[in-house]
Amino acid sequence: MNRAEIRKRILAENDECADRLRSQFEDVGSLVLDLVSSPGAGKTTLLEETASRLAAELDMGAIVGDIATEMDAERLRHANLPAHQIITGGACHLDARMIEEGMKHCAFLPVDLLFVENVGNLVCPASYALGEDFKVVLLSVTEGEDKPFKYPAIFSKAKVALITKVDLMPQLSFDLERVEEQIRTLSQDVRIIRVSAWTGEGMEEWCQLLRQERMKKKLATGVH
Ligand SMILES: Nc1nc2c(ncn2[C@@H]2O[C@H](COP(=O)(O)OP(=O)(O)OP(=O)(O)O)[C@@H](O)[C@H]2O)c(=O)[nH]1
Ligand SMILES: [Mg+2]
Repeated sequence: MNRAEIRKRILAENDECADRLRSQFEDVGSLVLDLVSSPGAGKTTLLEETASRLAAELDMGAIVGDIATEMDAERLRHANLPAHQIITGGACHLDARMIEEGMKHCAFLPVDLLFVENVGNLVCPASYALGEDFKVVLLSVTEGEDKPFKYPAIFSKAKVALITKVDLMPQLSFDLERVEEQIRTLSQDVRIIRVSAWTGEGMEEWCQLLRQERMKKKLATGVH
């Protein structure tokens, strides 16, 4: 087998496992989101803030991937979001088997809303389905306006794009409109939200989207 064939086979096996996970999530009515961004765009901070805003309404949990350390899961648990850390030991993305294995250690499951915080990377996570309902891509205003066109796969695939750290805009020359235009060129159906976990801007819109998507899933699966 050549490299392309090996890659195709790996992705096909991953898709099979992701389908199994998807049907498990459907059985219990969990809404599952895969959060993808480059390192440090604000995934964990967004989840900390989301947990504090939605704790009274929804049962939530998180599975977090990092190459090393349990730091993010610890941060989330400290924010009262039950979390399991997957340490990939070098792999730059989560795959469906890691989620399947990780779930055996998640005593908090099932939940209404399961967040998967992927390893910080805009490239490989785009290729791996994890049984999620949809992917959420985060791009912070400090990363540069060219990123959607330079990393088109994840911006084409994500159903929601969060432009994070917008509180920093006064210090930067980041052209929000230009970035949003690029994202819309890559995906016609994408929902774009400008957020700051620090000032709270956009957080209510994001939480409202989560409430609505959770309700849709509940109605679709009939699980309450
Ligand atoms: N100004 C500002 N800083 C933020 C915001 N959100 C996160 N940060 C900061 O950005 C840095 C990285 O945030 P994290 O939430 O750890 O980012 P991450 O995407 O989880 O990082 P990795 O898991 O390592 O990929 C931290 O210093 C945060 O305090 C925000 O809304 N505004
Ligand atoms: Mg993180």
